[in-house]
Amino acid sequence: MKNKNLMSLYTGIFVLLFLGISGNMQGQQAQKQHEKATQTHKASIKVSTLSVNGMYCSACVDKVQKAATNVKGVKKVDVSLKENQAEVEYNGDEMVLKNIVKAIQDAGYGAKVMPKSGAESS
Ligand SMILES: [Cu+2]
Repeated sequence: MKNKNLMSLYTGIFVLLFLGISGNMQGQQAQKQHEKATQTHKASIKVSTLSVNGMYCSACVDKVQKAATNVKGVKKVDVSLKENQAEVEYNGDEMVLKNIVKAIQDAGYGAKVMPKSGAESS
């Protein structure tokens, strides 16, 4: 009869251990999901090309560069005077793209989002 008590004691310890371990596993899983979510967030960065009209010298390029860079959510701006284009890297929010176009227009230049390459016919 003492044996049975001992058994239930062991069972109790096992249950406690199991609960402790599974609780810990849930914590790790949550941690993994968080890392995944963070990665998805980083991966949402997008690059778009804008056509920019009205740039004639490097001062114009600077103005467009500054105007676009100052928009919240913009990561990187690369303005080409030769190609009349600005390549922008932003957080993936379409509003940011609209704000960039507006900022460049406010700076006195024409700007519009170009269709993604690949959509062009050769
Ligand atoms: Cu100029």
